[in-house]
Amino acid sequence: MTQSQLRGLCLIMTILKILEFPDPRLRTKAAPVEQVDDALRTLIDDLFETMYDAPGIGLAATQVDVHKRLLVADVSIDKTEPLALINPQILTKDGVTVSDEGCLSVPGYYEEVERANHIVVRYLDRDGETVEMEAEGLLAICIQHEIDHLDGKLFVDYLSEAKRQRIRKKLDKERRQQAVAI
Ligand code: GNR
Ligand code: NI
Repeated sequence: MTQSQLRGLCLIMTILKILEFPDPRLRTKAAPVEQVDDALRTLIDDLFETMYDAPGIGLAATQVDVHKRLLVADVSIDKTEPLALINPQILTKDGVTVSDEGCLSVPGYYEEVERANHIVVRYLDRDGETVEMEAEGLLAICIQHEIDHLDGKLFVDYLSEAKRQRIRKKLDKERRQQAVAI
């Protein structure tokens, strides 16, 4: 059997490499998905596998260097509520919430970010059907964080320049030390 036939049978799952700040590829604006087909569903499966493995509550395609408007999320405690949003569009935003955010592309750093507490989002699901969903709290925060990724934006962009530089320098230093250790 070929690799692509195995993929079709879902016998192989793939954990993708997550880009890290300040990688310039994270600044790419993702293009709308034109076709919801089997290749896209395989990518969705890979995004879930990568997100659950990390572990994280969300992942945008941008973070794995695929510049399509696609994100996955699962904010449930027992990890049983997978959501895949294709071409997500926020229709309404209400209320304000401030919470500590982290990001798999900025590993180890958590800072307060202000977001809308309640959103209505329209997207295509993995069958290509249009869905409108209301979200609040952590799910609303997560979807806004992921849509920012699709627009090339990171949560550190909401912090002061000084804080962002400090995070960047510490991450650079950690990566240099990792490289020496290998
Ligand atoms: O795993 C994640 N946790 C998180 C916590 C608070 C606000 C947003 C997030 S998303 C993050 C995973 C990630 O980086 N997605 O892009
Ligand atoms: Ni993130």
